[in-house]
Amino acid sequence: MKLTALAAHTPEAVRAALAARGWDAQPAWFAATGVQSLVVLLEDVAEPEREALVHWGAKAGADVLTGAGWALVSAAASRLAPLARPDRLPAGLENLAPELGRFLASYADPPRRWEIAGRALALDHPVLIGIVNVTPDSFSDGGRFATVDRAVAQAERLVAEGCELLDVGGESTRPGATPVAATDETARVVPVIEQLVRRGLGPVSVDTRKAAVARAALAAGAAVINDVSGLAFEPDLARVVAEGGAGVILMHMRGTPDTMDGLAVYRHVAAEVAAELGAATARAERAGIPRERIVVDPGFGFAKGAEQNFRLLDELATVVGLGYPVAVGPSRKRFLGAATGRPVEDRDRATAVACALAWERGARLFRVHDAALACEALRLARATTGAP
Ligand code: PMM
Repeated sequence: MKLTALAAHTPEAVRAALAARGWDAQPAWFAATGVQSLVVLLEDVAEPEREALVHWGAKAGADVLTGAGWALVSAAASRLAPLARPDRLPAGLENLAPELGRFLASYADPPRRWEIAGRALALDHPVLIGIVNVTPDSFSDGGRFATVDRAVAQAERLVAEGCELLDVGGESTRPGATPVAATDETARVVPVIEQLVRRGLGPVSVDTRKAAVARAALAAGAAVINDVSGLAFEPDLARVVAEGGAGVILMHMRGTPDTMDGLAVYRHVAAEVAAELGAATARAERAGIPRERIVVDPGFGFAKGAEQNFRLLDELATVVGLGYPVAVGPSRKRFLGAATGRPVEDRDRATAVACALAWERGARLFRVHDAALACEALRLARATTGAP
């Protein structure tokens, strides 16, 4: 007998092995995704549910690790699938079907588009979001583009380098940054948004936590609100997004830029960030924002230390598992310096690598200061791992 170890992290390996042995394309792909191993953590599990799961696991050949109130289930996707079907569900596990069904559906068919005001962005390739900061104190490029002309020049460069969305920010959110009044923030961002839209450099996103700034930005032609507080800072912002028909990026953080560093305490950072982002998406949908307009972002550097950022990057699939498109913003951040020893002005190579690693783990949107290097790294990542 001859043995060949196949790459277990991608269904492509199994698909290719079956196709090479004469299987048709569709059944080969179906079988390849079916044998992929999935791991789900179930919480709030009642005692009879736990017993039913253990019983099912023994019969189905799935690994079930459990403790009081929780179960961790590891099995091939094809073994888990019956648990999501009310007609095939073992007795006692009725509460599992809706959530598992939602997860398996988005696993098999991830979101392909992001609806923003006036158009949709395709997610079959990496989407670069170019940063246009018009703040005098942003941590990496503070003050350099503080006039409209300079912001426009920067935006033109980002678009020429491949950015499909421009994110205009008028308030620095670095730790300890001075808060900015809504009127000042509006006065900074609106003239820039107007110019970008007038010159056809859009679509434009505005990086704000404030409803008043968002309202003015949308009136000026912005198509996306990027809220680093995940609708926690001003809950009214959700209504502005819903009424404006805008797209929204819900980023994870805890507290405010002032308090966030003290709140970086996690027992399992990826699971907790995903749960807190899940709560933010629920807030958004309750306020009337359709799920097709929502993108989530783990918020690298916001209430996370270096080691937590690396764990989160490696376990990004947990955030992807929420079923929304995922954006990441590692650009020039401190954790990249912790690994490379490079100062903030020399972190674009590390940023590009972080983006490629995030793409491979399921991220689709990448917020960057320098698009050229990230674009090159992402082209390589996409050529290697393909698109689902
Ligand atoms: N990071 C910063 C600001 N806004 N928005 C999203 N969605 N994701 C991020 O990671 C993020 C953000 C801080 O970086 P900057 O001061 O260079 O803009």
